[in-house]
Amino acid sequence: MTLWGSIKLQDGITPMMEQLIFFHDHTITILMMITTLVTYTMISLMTNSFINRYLLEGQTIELIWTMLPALTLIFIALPSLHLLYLIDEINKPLVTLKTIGHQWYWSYEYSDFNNIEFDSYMKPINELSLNEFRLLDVDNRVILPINTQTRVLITATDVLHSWAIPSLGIKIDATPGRLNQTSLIINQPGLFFGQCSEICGANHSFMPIVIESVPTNMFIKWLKSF
Ligand SMILES: [Cu+2]
Repeated sequence: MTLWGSIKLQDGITPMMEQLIFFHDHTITILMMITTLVTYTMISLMTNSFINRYLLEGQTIELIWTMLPALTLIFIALPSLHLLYLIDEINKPLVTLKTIGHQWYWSYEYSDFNNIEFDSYMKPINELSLNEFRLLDVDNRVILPINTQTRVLITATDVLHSWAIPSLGIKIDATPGRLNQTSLIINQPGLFFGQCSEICGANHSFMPIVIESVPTNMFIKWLKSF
């Protein structure tokens, strides 16, 4: 990560996160237009002294200022709902990753294969090498193949946790006794960081998540190394 990379969130690497970023920009654009119009109107009202002593009603302007906000809300609500339903869609997965939250670390299981499970603890500061991130790197990373329909099952063993990775556009509660499900396709290789997002106890800040997305042949090679 560069300086710019370290002061903002990482880029979206799933089609869903890319769409979420487009939707955010779309909404912010509308917000800026409204703010500009309202600011202009307020300044104009404060600096002028227009008076209309005989004004009782104005059907046309009232119709416009009722319909315009309603239309604006529809143009935000429709793409928002569209995305909401797309995100909820589960396609037929090729790989399943099971994520289990513990106080205070994550453990992972690749249930499609035999005996592939491991714990993922944060690396303590004194064990970090120079190219690793403080409070963000882990000893065992989650390895996932790119361009593969992946299913993630999330649960917890003790208290509520939340498995959240901004670049995947995923933030899902890890609840004891419940199995939550989501799906994703990663479209580029790289290292992507996330953290637990549910206050889960004393070391809540110290259970980060690292995803390493790799080409499929490297993923198979990694599976064989177990
Ligand atoms: Cu947690």
